[in-house]
Amino acid sequence: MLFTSAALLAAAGSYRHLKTPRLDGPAAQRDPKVIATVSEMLSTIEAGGMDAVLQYAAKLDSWTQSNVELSAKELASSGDRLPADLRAAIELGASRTQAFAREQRNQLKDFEVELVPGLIAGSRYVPISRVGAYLPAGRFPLTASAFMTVGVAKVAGVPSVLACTPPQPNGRANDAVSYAAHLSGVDRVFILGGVQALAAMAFGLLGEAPVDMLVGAGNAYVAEAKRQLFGTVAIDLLAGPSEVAVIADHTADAELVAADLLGQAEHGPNSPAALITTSEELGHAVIAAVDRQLETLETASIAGAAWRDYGTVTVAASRDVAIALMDDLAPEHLEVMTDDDDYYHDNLRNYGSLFIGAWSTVAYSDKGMAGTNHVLPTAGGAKHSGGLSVSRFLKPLTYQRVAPQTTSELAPAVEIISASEGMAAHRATASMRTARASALTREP
Ligand code: HSO
Ligand code: ZN
Repeated sequence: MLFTSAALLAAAGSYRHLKTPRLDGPAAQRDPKVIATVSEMLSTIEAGGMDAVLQYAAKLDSWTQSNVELSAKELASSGDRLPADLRAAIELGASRTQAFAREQRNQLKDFEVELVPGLIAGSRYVPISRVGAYLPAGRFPLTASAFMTVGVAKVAGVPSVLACTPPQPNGRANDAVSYAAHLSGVDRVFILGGVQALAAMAFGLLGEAPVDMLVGAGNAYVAEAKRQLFGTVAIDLLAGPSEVAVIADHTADAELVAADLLGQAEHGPNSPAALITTSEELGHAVIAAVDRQLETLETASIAGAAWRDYGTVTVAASRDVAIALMDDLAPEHLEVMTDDDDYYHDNLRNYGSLFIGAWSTVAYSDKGMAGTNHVLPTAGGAKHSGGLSVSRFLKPLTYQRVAPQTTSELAPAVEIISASEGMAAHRATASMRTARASALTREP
């Protein structure tokens, strides 16, 4: 039997739950009905092309026009249709996200190294050519998603970035989403939702070559379409329900902790929210504060359901126990509100993004104001991956150059290994060069 580190700690009595989730385990990740529907839609679209895309758009989104592209004029003027304060906030988020991505880009260096005299090996970053971004606008239009996908791809230098966003009930694209995409440097925007949007980009049905990579979040159908298209195209990651976790001690403000837990629970009824605290008193205070805040929260029906079904409060016996439990959870977003935040920052290993101290909160990153990317691994994915970043859009291409006189340094070992493997043709590529190099040195 395998013990996770958390199970071992439980056996040692180093933590206990003050609130357990009503539902066992994480939300069901993959519904067989969704898998089958997506698979059928993708094959229908692959065979039927744009006609099939339009049929799905009519059926699922009541879209009746044959043109799905948002005109360049409409795209450029999308900001004019927004209130001035919202427009300014979007401008701030777009530029802040780009500034952070630009710095990430600057930190990635091309290099060449002469490993031995006459052997140059190098690495250089080359952007992917074509990216397709999905910009969701369902229950909540996530305005900043365009900054994180389109904007970061553009900073990476991707020449062609397409975006698809579903039509609103009024039959138009969401203006805030369009403006965010415009400021992020999008090349073309199409009013298409869900599976048909991803398929149209991946199969090259929008008057553009197929994209090389699909990015962006969406509902379960969007995630499943990305999973099934993976291989045909690259993807950023498969995002499940948004998650938040907090580590807090006796110095934390229970009202702020409660607000931040609800702040992400609002995403959907299956969004997990977890508090791990070294103070039992704080734990009880947060539980009470969550209940109190839910009484007046406009989105209480969603956030309250998420808290009831997927909310956890755990008391840990020490900071190290809290860290071990949190690393086991590997949450998408992690906030630390303690009297020694640096200790946690130094020792925590698994999280999508870390919010250090009471003055940092997840929504700052969610809305683009912190500069960091909000496309992050969920469901424990932070154990093996980081979130979307400029480097995801850049391929580290390597190359090598060998001088004739360096042949004697490389070829013999290659000949020996190839011979031992029985790979005669490989061996010949080296031995022919050995022969030519000796001829060269023999010549006057
Ligand atoms: N928390 C989401 C991103 C987001 N939330 C945008 C609100 N707006 C995934 O990290
Ligand atoms: Zn969020």
